[in-house]
Amino acid sequence: MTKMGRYYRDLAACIPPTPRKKQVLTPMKQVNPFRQASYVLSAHELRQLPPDEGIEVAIAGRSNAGKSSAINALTDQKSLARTSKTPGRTQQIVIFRVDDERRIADLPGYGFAKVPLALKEHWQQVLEAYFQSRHCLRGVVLVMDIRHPMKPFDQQMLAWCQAAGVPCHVILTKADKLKRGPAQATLLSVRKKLPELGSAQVFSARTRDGVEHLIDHLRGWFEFDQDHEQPADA
Ligand SMILES: Nc1nc2c(ncn2[C@@H]2O[C@H](COP(=O)(O)OP(=O)(O)OP(=O)(O)O)[C@@H](O)[C@H]2O)c(=O)[nH]1
Ligand SMILES: [Mg+2]
Repeated sequence: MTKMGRYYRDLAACIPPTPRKKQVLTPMKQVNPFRQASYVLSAHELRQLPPDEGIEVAIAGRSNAGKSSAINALTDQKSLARTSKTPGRTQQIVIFRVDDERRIADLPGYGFAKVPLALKEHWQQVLEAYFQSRHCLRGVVLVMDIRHPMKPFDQQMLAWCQAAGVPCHVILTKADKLKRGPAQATLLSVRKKLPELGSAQVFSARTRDGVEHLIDHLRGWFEFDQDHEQPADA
């Protein structure tokens, strides 16, 4: 070997091998299918609702519990559902469309004292009929303020769900108002009181705590498959 040849051989030996680029598999992230939700109509009577087809999930709860805020958190939209500091704001069944076959129904808040008696009675009847007759109703998200759970109205709603054989998922919202310990204690005590088809979680529309959990739960009810799965950096 020539002097030059040895030089290049020795030089090559000094250069560390180029590390082979490790193939990084992009983790699959599930895109939130509820982001595409849009307003359809507000109904005062059952006959004004869209045809009883496809899959509908209702959001129920006492006035001011945080139903509309939960819908906005779920759909990642600031003002899809109207929120208000004034209890009893949602006084219709407000329908949002997720796609051609899937809908979310924001039910009127019940239990607000200042709503006129006639209107209260009207909604009592309409909601009861809704639970009994709406075949496309796949499940109910029952929103409770975590500081005031399981009021008589909530128990009535759970009883209606049970009677209709409709699953009920309780979200204990405004969890940002409690420390973690008391929030978990409330969750455990609520879970003990749930009927067979019941489940519960902690939630906050303000901090978005529990939003992913709710999305996952609703994916099941709405029978979303892998169509919405995309790479995390998409
Ligand atoms: N801190 C906190 N406040 C919340 C949360 N969710 C809702 N709120 C507040 O609670 C109030 C009522 O919220 P809404 O979402 O309008 O409640 P609703 O159940 O739709 O009320 P009605 O339609 O009147 O029955 C508003 O002032 C919201 O900003 C939450 O997770 N944390
Ligand atoms: Mg509302």
